[in-house]
Amino acid sequence: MINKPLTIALVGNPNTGKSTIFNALTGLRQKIANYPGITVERKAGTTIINGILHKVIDLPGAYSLNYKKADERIAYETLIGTYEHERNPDLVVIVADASNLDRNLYLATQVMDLNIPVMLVLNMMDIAKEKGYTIQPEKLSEVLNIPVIAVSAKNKTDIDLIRKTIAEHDLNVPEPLKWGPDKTTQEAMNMVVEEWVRPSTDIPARAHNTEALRLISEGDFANAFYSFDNKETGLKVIDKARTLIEENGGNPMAAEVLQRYNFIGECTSVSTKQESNTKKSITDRVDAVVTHKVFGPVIFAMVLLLMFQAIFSWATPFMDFIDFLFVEGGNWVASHMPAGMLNDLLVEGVIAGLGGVVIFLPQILFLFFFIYILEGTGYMARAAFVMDGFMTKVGLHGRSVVPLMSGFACAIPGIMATRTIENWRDRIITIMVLPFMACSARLPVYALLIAAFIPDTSVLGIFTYQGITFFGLYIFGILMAVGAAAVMKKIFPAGKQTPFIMELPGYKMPKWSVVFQNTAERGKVFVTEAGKVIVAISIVLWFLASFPKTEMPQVLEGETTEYDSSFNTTENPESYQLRHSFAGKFGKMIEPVIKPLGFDWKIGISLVTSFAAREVMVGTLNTIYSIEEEDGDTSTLKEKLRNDVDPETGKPVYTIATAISLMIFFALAMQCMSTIAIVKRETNSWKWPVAMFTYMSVLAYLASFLAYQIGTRL
Ligand SMILES: Nc1nc2c(ncn2[C@@H]2O[C@H](COP(=O)(O)OP(=O)(O)OP(=O)(O)O)[C@@H](O)[C@H]2O)c(=O)[nH]1
Ligand SMILES: [Mg+2]
Repeated sequence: MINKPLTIALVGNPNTGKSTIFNALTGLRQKIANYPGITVERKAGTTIINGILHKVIDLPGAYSLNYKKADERIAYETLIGTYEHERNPDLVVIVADASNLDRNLYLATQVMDLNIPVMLVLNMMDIAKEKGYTIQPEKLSEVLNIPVIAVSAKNKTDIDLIRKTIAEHDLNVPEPLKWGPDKTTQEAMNMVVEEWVRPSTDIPARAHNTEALRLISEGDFANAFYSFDNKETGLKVIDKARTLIEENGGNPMAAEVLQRYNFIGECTSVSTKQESNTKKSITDRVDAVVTHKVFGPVIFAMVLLLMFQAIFSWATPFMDFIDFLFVEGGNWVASHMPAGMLNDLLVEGVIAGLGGVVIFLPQILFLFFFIYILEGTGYMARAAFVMDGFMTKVGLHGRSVVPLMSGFACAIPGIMATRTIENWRDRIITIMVLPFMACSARLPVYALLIAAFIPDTSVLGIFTYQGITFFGLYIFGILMAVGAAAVMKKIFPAGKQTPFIMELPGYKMPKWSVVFQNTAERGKVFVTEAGKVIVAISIVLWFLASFPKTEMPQVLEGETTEYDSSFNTTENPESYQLRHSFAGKFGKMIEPVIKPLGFDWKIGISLVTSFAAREVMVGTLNTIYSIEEEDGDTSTLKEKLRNDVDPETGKPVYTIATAISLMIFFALAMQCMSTIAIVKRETNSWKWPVAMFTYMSVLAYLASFLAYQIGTRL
């Protein structure tokens, strides 16, 4: 019986339901989805069992303790107690996929070597049953001599069983080397421990055997992260150990693996049976089409096109409603508050700025909803598989696909997800091109400009020009990412190629509660995070755009004025005031730089604010245009953009060429401080984020320049 607080770690192969169990135990909401490599960080929470508060740690999935990737290393270091000076866990809950037991037990036998109390949870029993397996956990428990239970993490009662088994654990450690290495392997292992690992490294004792076995099978210090200084001695010892195995007729590379699998075979033969199941599963039948050489990519493209068309058209009624709320709300405040500065600040600054951005909430919600469905069903893994060949050609890797797809939501989780890429070069290239993926912060900008300047004519029945342009911008982002990767592939010399191996998880119905909760959560983050920045910027901007107060000179019709050449009789006083405000003057100052791209000073100001976060651009434009509008004007921002005329030339400020140039600028420029920060953290140097900012911004300027210059000439 447990009567003290424990630190409990959840360990297991990727995609076995660790985070699902973690969430059920702690009540937290770690991200879960149906493809391997979702969790790339260590997350801690707490759970109360029998009145005792335990700490629970969710770890990234790992196939073995011979870590190769950043995420696997976190799991390994946590287990052996070298992760950020934390002690090793008191109890390890090994989560295994019951429908794939052999492979999952490999890691289990490795963890059992670490001299830590363990228990084994066979999860996904529902799927194992469907596949025709019968598993007797008590039999497995007898052979392994550790507690073993069979569950389905979706059932509440099964989670209670996990709690109960934890509570009843005796905290005995498993028998050392239960899988039984043969005499030679044992001898070779002891040799490496005694002559190298113990005297020359700072690896904790519990991991000595594991480390020795790893060195023997790899034959080198690839990926060593502990400190030592006499590498030559180490290599000699490793060599000696390998020779010993070879002399006895073994293969040092495979000896450990084979012997573990022999043991696992014994375990499963007494505990599991599978009915011969000849009929092809649904997953296999669907995959025959979805991962087909030709149909696969076509289906992938169709899925994306449909998704973006849907985001565009389904969200419209909701957006109109939100727009209506903000306009009416603004009018109500304006008429119920004493006229004056505070009134103006609230209505023209805060409400206008916020409304400009919140209106895109429906689209953001739809976007995340679709992404969570793609992830939850397991389609994402197929997308990675289908795109692997192509990705390798352009210098990326099949593993890059999922991080890049997450980039549609936001570059930050995408960059974190690159931890699942083994090869450093592949990883850095993926990070460097990832911000080209059209993230959700660009969505408001694209949506506004498309709604204002692209005709809503329908094509092929279900699509519209607007939807297609929207989709085109996403494709443009993908092409830029791929193109940039191809260039970087030339710059960075190729190292060792790592093959793409990714498990294709069986299709699952997404867990709807998770999909809806997560979507709502993202919506909330969008509104609150963007909201904070936007309210602050709107207030400052309103001030800068409203002062100093300048009276428009009164001129009678037909008369000309001598004292202000930029004065135009068709202009309204608000617009005149804006042009002479601080913001107006600043905008005019930077105008020469952005004029060749087709941008006027109003866009210029919003470009400046958008470097805080892209979506702020829309709020800024809304604030500027609200200040400028004549009282009682009820037109929406897109109408104002369409109708805006340059007071000096009398021509429309925005043409299609301007809109396209602006969209291209947003597609390419690195306008996100958080991304810069995360790249610094993940690469541990300023070199990469600075390079990223520079090349993306230069590219954005040049591309917009070209687009506008060509566009206006056509
Ligand atoms: N059918 C079924 N699905 C499950 C069960 N447990 C988890 N899942 C699903 O399996 C998928 C993977 O779950 P996660 O909790 O993300 O797995 P994980 O082990 O944390 O994965 P990584 O973080 O990638 O290592 C999700 O789609 C879950 O909804 C179960 O018992 N039965
Ligand atoms: Mg997880």
